[in-house]
Amino acid sequence: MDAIMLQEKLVEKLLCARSRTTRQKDKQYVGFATLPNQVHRKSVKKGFDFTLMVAGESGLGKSTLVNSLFLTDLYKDRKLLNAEERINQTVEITKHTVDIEEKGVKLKLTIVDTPGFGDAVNNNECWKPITDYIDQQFEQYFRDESGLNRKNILDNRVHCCLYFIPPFGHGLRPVDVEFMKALHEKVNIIPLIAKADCLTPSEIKKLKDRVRDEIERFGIKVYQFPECDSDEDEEFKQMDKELKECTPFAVIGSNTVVEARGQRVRGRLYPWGIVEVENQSHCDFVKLRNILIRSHMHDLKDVTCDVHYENYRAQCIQEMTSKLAQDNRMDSPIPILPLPTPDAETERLIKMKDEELKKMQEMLQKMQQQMHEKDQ
Ligand SMILES: Nc1nc2c(ncn2[C@@H]2O[C@H](COP(=O)(O)OP(=O)(O)OP(=O)(O)O)[C@@H](O)[C@H]2O)c(=O)[nH]1
Ligand SMILES: [Mg+2]
Repeated sequence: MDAIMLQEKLVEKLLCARSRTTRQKDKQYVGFATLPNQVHRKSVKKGFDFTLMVAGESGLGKSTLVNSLFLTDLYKDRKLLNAEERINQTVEITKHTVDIEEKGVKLKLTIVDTPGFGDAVNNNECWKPITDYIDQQFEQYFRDESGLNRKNILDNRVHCCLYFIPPFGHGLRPVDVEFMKALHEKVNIIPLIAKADCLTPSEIKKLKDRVRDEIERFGIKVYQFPECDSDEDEEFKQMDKELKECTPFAVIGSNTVVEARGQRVRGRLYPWGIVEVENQSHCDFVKLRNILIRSHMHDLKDVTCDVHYENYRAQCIQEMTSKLAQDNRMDSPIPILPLPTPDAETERLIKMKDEELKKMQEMLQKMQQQMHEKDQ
């Protein structure tokens, strides 16, 4: 069985591991039409949503890759000359939402494109805007979850962050280590080797081994693929192992469609030949796409919700508790200060703050009660 067939089989089996499903043969499809097999009917009606973020140094092909990933042109509205020039340098965090439908299954895909670092003289804390963005989404969710209208919460939490590692160096640079460490408690990181067409297969292997080794050595917590069940057959276990060993995925992106072997494919045309984005002997693009939207989407969402968001929530509750305790301690003695008489606007603001505080106290009590009940 060749590598491509093995990969196909693996994806299929991974899906089956959660719920048995039929083989997806049509290669034209992105592949999420098989998602209903993994979840409840209600979610199928509502559709699926998934938020993917890209991060890394400037110019490594982040915007190009996300554009290639979902067979859709996220940047088509820009008035530029041709497809190659269509993607400009990303200068701020931008969110693109695409609704894609496949065989009646809807997927609302949100891509969070971030400006690459490396252009500034000082790259100190270059990850800050990104960690802030992730925290803001958690904060919003936390507020909505504690509010009245909990049924229709918009979930904008980031489920996965693709981190781009340059192909040119000899492994991770200090900035890559720091960047991933700043993110790893907040989001599922999938590391990628960018612009893999710059390297020969043996160079790719060497770089992958090195990066894997460094990730372990520096204690970076990247997304862990779930263990496959012990009752799986040996062939499946072997394929699952190979998929894990394939990380960090080596990827190639392109916005142009070229002609290769009589077919029109996404690829890069060079004087010496064509690099095909979706050719598995050229790069791991297809493997990555399969993981994101076929085999591991639900697990990525579960880990976001159960691990990263729960961490954030616990931290928030702890901060709120200590703030309340501090406020209580400060209750007496009350410093006697000549307070100005508040005008109507100030009074309104004070009232609003009081109400907000009351709500927070109620929420806190509720949560503590819930936690108490859980413990029993
Ligand atoms: N060789 C090669 N070039 C690529 C690849 N992907 C993108 N490029 C080229 O790299 C350049 C930068 O691509 P972008 O997608 O804008 O890079 P980016 O990471 O989004 O850059 P910032 O927005 O500045 O962070 C463009 O000229 C792309 O055509 C790839 O896989 N291989
Ligand atoms: Mg960009």
